[in-house]
Amino acid sequence: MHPARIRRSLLIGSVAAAALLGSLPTSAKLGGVALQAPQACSAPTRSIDLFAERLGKGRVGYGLTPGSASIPGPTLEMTEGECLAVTLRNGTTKRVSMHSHGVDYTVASDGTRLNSGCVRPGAERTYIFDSHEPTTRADGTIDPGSAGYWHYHDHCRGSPHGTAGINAGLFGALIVRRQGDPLPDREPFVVVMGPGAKINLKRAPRTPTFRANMGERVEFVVIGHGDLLHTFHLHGHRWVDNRTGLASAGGDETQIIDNRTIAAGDSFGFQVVAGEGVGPGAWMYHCHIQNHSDAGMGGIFLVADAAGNVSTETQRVLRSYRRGHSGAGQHPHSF
Ligand SMILES: [Cu+2]
Repeated sequence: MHPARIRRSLLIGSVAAAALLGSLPTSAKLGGVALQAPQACSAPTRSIDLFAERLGKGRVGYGLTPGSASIPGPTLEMTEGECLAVTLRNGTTKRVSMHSHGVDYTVASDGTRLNSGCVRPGAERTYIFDSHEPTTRADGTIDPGSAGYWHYHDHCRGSPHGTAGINAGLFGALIVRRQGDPLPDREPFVVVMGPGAKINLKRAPRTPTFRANMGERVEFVVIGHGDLLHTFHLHGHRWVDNRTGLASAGGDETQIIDNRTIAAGDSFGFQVVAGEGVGPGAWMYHCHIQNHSDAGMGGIFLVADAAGNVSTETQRVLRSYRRGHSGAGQHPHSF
């Protein structure tokens, strides 16, 4: 997108790395495994821009193009082995950054004040996020690879931990897929639980209604932020408590769940088949900590029939829900 700019920052990165390598041993022994000095990938397989912008009412979001910032920010996807260059352009009035979970990066792409990774208002910075497939280490143990339902967020605004940035909406999902993983039929549904007893910084009935048709494969990504503990519960659907939510062949006995604890910084995801075995309708998703759900920490997974039609009865249910009479948001908000 801006190849010259990305090449320049990569060059600076490699010069810095070379300087470091001159003064440090290139490998170290840790637990009996020889570790090579980590390096950013030399040629990103993909480059994108990310715009941090003000959204009004003190909110700030990330977007892929100017004027498209949202809360949560855009869902970024990689496949193991890909290396993603993200140029963050700060259109806000405070320093911000992008810090990612789960992927491979050097301290230069840590996105923290600690490592001078913040971006001043009006400035930009390119972060490099690499990923890798599972491998077997020299000692026979397994490096499990990068695949997972991860997330990214600000780590600069308001404190060295980006607390004000996260509270204002600077967060999003980062999905790293493994070759061969089944893909969802729709854009992933991103549920950010917290800060506060909110979902995507909203309370029911203004929280997202995620819509799918009977039989479609859908994907939820759940991320925790803030100071409260939450749980994610989905009605009518359940998943395997593993990396993908899908059972593997051959009698996989991993626990099947429909509720999972999510603390700050946690993330997980799973796929389900919409309405499988239970039919269409308005299915709730919500935090199961009762005073959180009573305060509006929930939303609707709307499953239409296979042709995409929503029954008259379900439409009535949705109207009632949006008026606040069906189990969400009817209590005084205490968070
Ligand atoms: Cu909660």
